[in-house]
Amino acid sequence: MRILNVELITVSLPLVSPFTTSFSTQTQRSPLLIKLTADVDGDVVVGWGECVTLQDPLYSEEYLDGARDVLRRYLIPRLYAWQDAGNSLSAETVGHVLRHIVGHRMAKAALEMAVLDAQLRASGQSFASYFGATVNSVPSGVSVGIENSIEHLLEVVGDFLDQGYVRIKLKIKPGWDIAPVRAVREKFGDIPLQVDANAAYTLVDAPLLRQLDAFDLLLIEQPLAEDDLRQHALLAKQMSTPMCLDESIVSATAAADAIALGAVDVINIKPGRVGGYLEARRIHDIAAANGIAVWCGGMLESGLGRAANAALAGMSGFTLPGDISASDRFYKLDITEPFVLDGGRIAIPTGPGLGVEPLPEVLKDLTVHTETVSN
Ligand code: OSB
Ligand code: MG
Repeated sequence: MRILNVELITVSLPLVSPFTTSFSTQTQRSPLLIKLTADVDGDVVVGWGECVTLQDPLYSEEYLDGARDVLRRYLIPRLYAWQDAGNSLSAETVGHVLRHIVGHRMAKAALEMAVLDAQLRASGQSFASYFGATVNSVPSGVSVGIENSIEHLLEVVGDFLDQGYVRIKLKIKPGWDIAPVRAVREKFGDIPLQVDANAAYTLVDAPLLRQLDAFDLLLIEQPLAEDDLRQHALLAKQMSTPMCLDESIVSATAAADAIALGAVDVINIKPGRVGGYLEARRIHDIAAANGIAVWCGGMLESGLGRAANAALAGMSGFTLPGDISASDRFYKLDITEPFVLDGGRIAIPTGPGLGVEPLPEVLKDLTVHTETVSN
């Protein structure tokens, strides 16, 4: 393929309710979309990517303006230079072409996603078929933010269960951990339940975290800091709750290291965090080869990212429900046709590429910034 033009489109989506984690409260989401126009064997096709950076560098070091900057100044120009040197570009070569730019995985992932979408749309293949998905739909879990009272949390959880979500993930932080978990267990019984600390604890908190073992959780996600792999291994030895890593797994190499260290029993795979869908697939394969379960995390994606995540999660190693909820869990109006829950599951799109695209009128209304990066 030959890229003709790349547009960076920033949209602003209000959240249906504030979403609080151990690191911030969000009321609005600004995904950076990539609209890539390419010539594939004489056909002009458009591919879409979604960059999952948050507005601020709180979940990882990446942030919205930084992602836009690195895409404009370094990543997209490298793809142009590669093709101008007479090389052919494909999704499978994007990682290689960008390898000298250190970090910026979410920005790289979005660009690779757009190239992959264009490539697959041109050949008429879906993301699901490309990944070798073995199912038509995926079970849908929901990530429940920190609320200001246990009473309200119970209402929120009850509402999600009524909608059919098959697994509840509670965000926790120091001061909001044992009590909310106990309350949810007592009220809702034996539901599939897990917690996510977003790196809010230290190993000194091991005795406290061990109290969670009493609640038969599916897993505890990222209790310690991103670079605390060894300490996660020590904590894992002290707890019976399976140890899951999110922030720490930034690459297939990190996944292999975490497995070798005994720091991880379950991996949350987020394509943006690891530099793209192809690296995500490699992590799935490494985990499967080591008998480690994986599930697909989320970053409050719009319908574009949700479509790709659902396709990825259709691979056979994704044995736990992902954070792939319906569009209306976060957004009243999604930029694509909305994803809906059907019997606790989300259907994987079947059309070429992502199988969904932004609705032009909605995209126009929600766009707050556009720039074109030409060759
Ligand atoms: O840690 O999984 C996380 C959202 C933003 C940043 C980090 C995380 C999350 C979520 C939401 O938990 C998952 C979703 O998109 O539903
Ligand atoms: Mg997480």
